Amino acid sequence: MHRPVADGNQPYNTLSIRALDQSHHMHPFSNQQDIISEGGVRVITHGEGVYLWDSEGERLFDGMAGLWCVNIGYGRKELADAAARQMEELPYYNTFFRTTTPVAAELAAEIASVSPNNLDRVFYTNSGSEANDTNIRLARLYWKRLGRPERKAIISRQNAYHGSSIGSGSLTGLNFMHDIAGMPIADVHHAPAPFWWRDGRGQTLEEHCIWALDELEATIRHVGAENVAAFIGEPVQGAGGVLTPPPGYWRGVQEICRKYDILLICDEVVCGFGRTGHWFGSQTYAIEPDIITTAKGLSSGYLPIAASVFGDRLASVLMDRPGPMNHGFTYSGHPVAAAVALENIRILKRERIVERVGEETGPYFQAKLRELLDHPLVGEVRGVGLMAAVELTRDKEGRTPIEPVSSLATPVRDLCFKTGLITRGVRDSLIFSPPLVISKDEIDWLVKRLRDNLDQFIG
Ligand code: PXG
Repeated sequence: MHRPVADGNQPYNTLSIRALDQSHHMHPFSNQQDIISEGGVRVITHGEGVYLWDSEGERLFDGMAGLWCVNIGYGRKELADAAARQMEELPYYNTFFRTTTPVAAELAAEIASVSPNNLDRVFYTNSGSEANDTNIRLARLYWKRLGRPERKAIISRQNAYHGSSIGSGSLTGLNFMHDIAGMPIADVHHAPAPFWWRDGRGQTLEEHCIWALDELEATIRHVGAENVAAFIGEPVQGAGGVLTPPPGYWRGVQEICRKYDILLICDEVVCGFGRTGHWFGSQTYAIEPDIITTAKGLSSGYLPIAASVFGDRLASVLMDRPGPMNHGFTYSGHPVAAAVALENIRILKRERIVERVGEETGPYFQAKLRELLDHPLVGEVRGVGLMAAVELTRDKEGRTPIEPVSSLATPVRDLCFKTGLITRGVRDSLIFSPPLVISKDEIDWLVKRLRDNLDQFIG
């Protein structure tokens, strides 16, 4: 492995990589002009555990586990070995035309063994976006086969992130994502989601929860429950700012879905595979979904693989009756990605990583971060397991939004980066989602670094 060394004798030439990148690489969710004016891209070269190194030899603590995905941490040789073995044995074959591979079948069973609510059928895709596109089709096909083709609307929520393709990006409830003609697609509706710190001023948490549930029901009635195929929601809204549900919220959502006979889809792309302290967020919040979306932690991000997972309710209509589902991808169930995901789940099980997050490191992380509540710039700390948001404010009592938005979070984030801690700014909050293998000492380091950096902005 190439390892940059601290004495300046580096195998990577940062400037030449930057130049190539700048000339030829268009980055997602980025403005090329900003990248250039802010000094060019940072070049990440390798990783180990919770750490990354850049081409200058700087060590960075990855407080985001990549993009919410490197659950078992960087540098696990078992996953590299699993990929190499599978590449040699069979690098590719498809799962169309009445074929499978041993590893695609084994992984499906392994996913079924950990999935919530007895969900045990797996449709493979390569990304969370594709899995959510798949979910739109699964839900609509389900109702069509039941003779109810008019049930095609999908109810999503504001601040949701469900992907970036035209379908899943329409489910996403972030307005800036719809700034392209034709989005959101027809028959997708967004109800308000609870966000007590920002939208619940003057309400108790309980009142805010009731308000959000009433709004959801009102949206369904407005669309006409007879036209609704499914509701989709993340157990905890991740990219939207780690928006945790108030107590009772998910019970209420579940009741509304049952009352109107609407399919319930839990997008577990971030929450799945241990992030909230259970295998799935659905378990943390006692949700009984009809479908879950999984990606990211399924392979700890080592290779792209994702899946829609459903149970008897859909299978009895979509698999146990005649009629095809005309949908799939060249790489659905890709054997190398499947081999890596299989080994990843085995490691999560063998090393009891999910249990440790639930019983030990998750509660410790939440408690340590809440110590920051005595800081003059911290208004709220929310989160569960190993995902959290630290909401910054200059008005703890009145919760007046910071003007302009992000004007505090962005410089704090930049200082964190400069001092070796990767975090993300979302509006006025800093968010964290470290690898699930983080230790208590590493949590202590992270929280202290954050506090020291916040201190620079007092006054
Ligand atoms: N659902 C959820 C809940 C996600 O967080 C997706 C679906 C889409 O997955 P793919 O694999 O298509 O990216 C995601 C992805 C961010 C950020 O800024 C988050 C995601 C992707 C890109 C940026 O936090 N999450």
